[in-house]
Amino acid sequence: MKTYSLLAIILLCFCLHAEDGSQLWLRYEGNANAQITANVKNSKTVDIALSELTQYWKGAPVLLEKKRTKTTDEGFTIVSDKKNNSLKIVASTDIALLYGAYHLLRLQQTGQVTENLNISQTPKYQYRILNHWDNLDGSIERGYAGRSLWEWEKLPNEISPRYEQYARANASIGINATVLNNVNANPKILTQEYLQKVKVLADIFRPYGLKVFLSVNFASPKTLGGLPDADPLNPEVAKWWKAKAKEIYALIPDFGGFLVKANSEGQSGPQDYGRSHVDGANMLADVLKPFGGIVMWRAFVYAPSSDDRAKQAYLEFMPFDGKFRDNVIIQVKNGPIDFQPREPVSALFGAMQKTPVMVEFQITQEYLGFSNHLVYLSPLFEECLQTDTYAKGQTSTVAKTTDGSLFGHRISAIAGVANTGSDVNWCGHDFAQANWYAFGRLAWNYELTSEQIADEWIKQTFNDKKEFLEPVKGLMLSSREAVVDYMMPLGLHHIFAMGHHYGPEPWCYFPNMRQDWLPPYYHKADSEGVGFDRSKTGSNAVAQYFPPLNEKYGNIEQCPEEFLLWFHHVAWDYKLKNGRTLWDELCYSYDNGVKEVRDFQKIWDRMENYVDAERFELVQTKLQIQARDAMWWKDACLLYFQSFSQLPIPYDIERPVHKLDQLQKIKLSISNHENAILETINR
Ligand code: GCV
Repeated sequence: MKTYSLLAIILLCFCLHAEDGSQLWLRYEGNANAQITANVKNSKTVDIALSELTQYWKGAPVLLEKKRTKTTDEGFTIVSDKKNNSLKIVASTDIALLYGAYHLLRLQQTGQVTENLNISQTPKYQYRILNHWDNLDGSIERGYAGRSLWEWEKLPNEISPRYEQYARANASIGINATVLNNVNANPKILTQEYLQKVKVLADIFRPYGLKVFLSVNFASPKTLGGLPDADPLNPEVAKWWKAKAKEIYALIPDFGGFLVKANSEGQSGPQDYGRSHVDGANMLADVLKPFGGIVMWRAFVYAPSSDDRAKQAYLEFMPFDGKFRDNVIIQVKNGPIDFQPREPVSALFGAMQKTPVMVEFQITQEYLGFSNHLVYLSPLFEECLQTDTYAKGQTSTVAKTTDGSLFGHRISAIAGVANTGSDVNWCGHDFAQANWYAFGRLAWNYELTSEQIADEWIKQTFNDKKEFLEPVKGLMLSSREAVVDYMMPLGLHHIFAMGHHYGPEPWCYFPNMRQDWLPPYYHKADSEGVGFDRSKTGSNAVAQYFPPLNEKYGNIEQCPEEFLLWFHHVAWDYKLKNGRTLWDELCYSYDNGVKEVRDFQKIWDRMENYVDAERFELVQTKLQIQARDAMWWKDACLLYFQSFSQLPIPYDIERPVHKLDQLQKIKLSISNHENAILETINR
């Protein structure tokens, strides 16, 4: 028996080939030579479906049948025709046939093909969008996987093969839209020169069903058009935008529309002219309406003067509910602050009922260890989407308040800030690919569980050997809790280093700086305790939630402990449900986070025989960085908060390996993730 398993392992190692992660989850084996036909006049999209299946489908003959169906334009059915020993993919559009083809291949890759297939699928959201924070100079804001995929300098003449690979990867998971440029938008994107480049990308993406959107700078009529202002109520401004829209649609007839970050973090907007978000969004909506375009208007707004940043989006947008045009959708970050490893959901979900609202997730790991830390984000996405807002009875999950079903909206959308870049493995960390994948799969169907998604991703990206699948799945599924434990347990938040947000800096304080950009504004540690009081006795942010959430969050006894310090300023000796004091629980949580990452290392090292050497080593190295970072977080936070609590770190916990003053001297000058890696290694 022993000899047999040894042989099997040797054989497996032999079969594994050298590789670089560039194939993502699309690792079909070629030369299948299946018999694939279509009842439809070939289009580029149908040709792709035919070609993918002909090369890679190893089962019964497949007919792609286009006909009117009850499903939506993008929905498809896969049915076995037992009599003829064949299969049919039925859909009413070409793109839906392609989605069906990718689904069939996914079933094959994950061992789910049965004799009697009868599957009907239809996506939950109409627009399933990646937001690229890519700048025109090739850098990416909060990007940790190299440079931008878009080689603006070389476009429109030189075409990178990655453009089509990108479109294919997105189509394979049902992502159907992409915003190419940073929300901190350079007006230049709207010049004829750049629009010609955008057109080339749109043409490549189109057969894969990927619609192109652009982020626009609200001041463009002034900075680009030479007008004296960009006031949305100035007819000359509206005229400028109309002409611009005409120019765009002449090049890209199926252009999706605009994404706008206005009057936020220094970006211009309608408020510069005494106008409102409604004035700004509706002006652009009117411009896009004749072409079928939409405006995604972001609610990420906060002013330095506020008593509680977490309340601001709600305060600013709720009065406008119902006042936006029907082709405007409000894009809201999943939590009220900013993509922290854990946040309660934004109170705007469920509250804005007359205007469509969409969730914005961050797939790139700005606050989660960049592309150095292995964090599977599907549980974070799932937690948000499945949170009940109680807006309309018991089943008003964030998913249902945003998919158009609960409030009967015509448009629905979901966005994820992309983690892709020029790195050969696309995302910097091989496991970060799972976050792109999970976003797409949940956008298609938020009823999938994180476990199911991890299962299918591992089988497609690595292998389906039980000895590999089960431990790695376990690792992925616990990775999000681990990062919460070693970065911000019990609802602590925004205690990240200033600016780059890599590593801890809970002490960071400058009296003359915007206080809401500094950690003490959020943790409020003092000799009594720690945490932000958002209950009735504090900022009363809890009042923005529907009952019973407002009561639950507002009452220290009932508040879920994962949000305790988010909603309450809690005494160091406050007793938690497990009988520990707050201080002790903080210590054990940080310690647990470190232990979890050390366990991830142990699990991964055991996987060496099941994975190619390249990916094994890259992940191993990154886990080493993550383990060191986790200890850094633990020591920095515990030693710093201890200076307030004046309590001992429980003696059964591993002792700090750093001194606080040493840690306080660390200043990472991170312009990109390579620096972060180097500097953390050299620390
Ligand atoms: C694109 C946070 C990030 C910024 C980002 C901003 C936003 O503040 O740190 O880099 O800017 O969110 O979402 O607009």
